[in-house]
Amino acid sequence: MATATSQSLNFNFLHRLCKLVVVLCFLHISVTLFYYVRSLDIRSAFVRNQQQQQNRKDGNATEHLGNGTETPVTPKSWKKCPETSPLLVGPLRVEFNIPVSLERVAQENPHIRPGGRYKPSDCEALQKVALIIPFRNREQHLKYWLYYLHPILQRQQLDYGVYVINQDGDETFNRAKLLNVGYAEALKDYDYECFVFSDVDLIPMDDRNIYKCFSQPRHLSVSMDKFGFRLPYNQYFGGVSSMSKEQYLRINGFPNNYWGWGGEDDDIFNRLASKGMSISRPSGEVGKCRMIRHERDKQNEPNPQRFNRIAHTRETMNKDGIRSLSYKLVSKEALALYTKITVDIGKP
Ligand SMILES: [Mn+2]
Repeated sequence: MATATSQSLNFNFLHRLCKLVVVLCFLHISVTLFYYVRSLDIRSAFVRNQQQQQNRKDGNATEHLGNGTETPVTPKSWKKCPETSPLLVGPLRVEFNIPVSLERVAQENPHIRPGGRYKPSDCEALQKVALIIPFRNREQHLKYWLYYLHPILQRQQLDYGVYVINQDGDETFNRAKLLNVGYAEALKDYDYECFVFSDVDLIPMDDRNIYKCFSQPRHLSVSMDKFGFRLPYNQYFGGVSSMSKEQYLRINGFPNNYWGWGGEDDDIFNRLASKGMSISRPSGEVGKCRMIRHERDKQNEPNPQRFNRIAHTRETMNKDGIRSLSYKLVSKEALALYTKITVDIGKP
């Protein structure tokens, strides 16, 4: 009798244990199954997402509307471009002995719209940038500038336009006044918030040198081959610089009365300093750039008045600048790779 009871107890215990094991197995299987199904769901959602992106890239996101069963693919999160563009490559080889033509540059940059306009197609650019180039009789330099800069600016994911400000006639050249004209004319086209002022013969050697605006006015051409890849002096602000609309307006733009070579960049520096602004710069490595070698232009002799002028910037800057700018627009053409503005800015 005693053994029978103990045997049945034993059996009962085993029976319960078996049940428990079965329940545990079931639990295990269901949990595994749950997570498996969920992972499948995520994976298919991921695939859908990728296809949408692909569709958007191909520009046929609405092509499947015809059969009525599919809903239109709306770009649901039109997002800002990243702070650092993933398309940048770093140091670049820049040389000026290769033949370039505007036709070739246009062919190699099929996304540039008339007037030299571009904006990224898959994200919203962080800044709208107008590039202003003062110009006269430097067709060959301009070809190189467009050849090198268009690909760089696109990789920098900027919403930009290129403005070449051509001084009409053959009076003495006035770089700063042409820059003021560029600022005014670009704003008639688009709601630009940042202005990059570049000489036509300066090419950056690293696409991490972003042609945009910063919290302080930016000097971009910090190590030019012409100066042995060093800054010639601390206050140097020539070559390539950028300013937001606010920064530019705070200093009343640039002087209009520097005729001939030199001084206007120092005047601009004095304007910035007098308003308590400082100069932002990329590192010497990222800020390397090449200048196309050239003879001094005719009608651009060194300006003998420049030293006297820059000594009095603080007194003159409120009277002379963007608020007192006057010029005669001769023509404005939206060419394939840039907007060409020819302007009569008068004479000294
Ligand atoms: Mn030069």
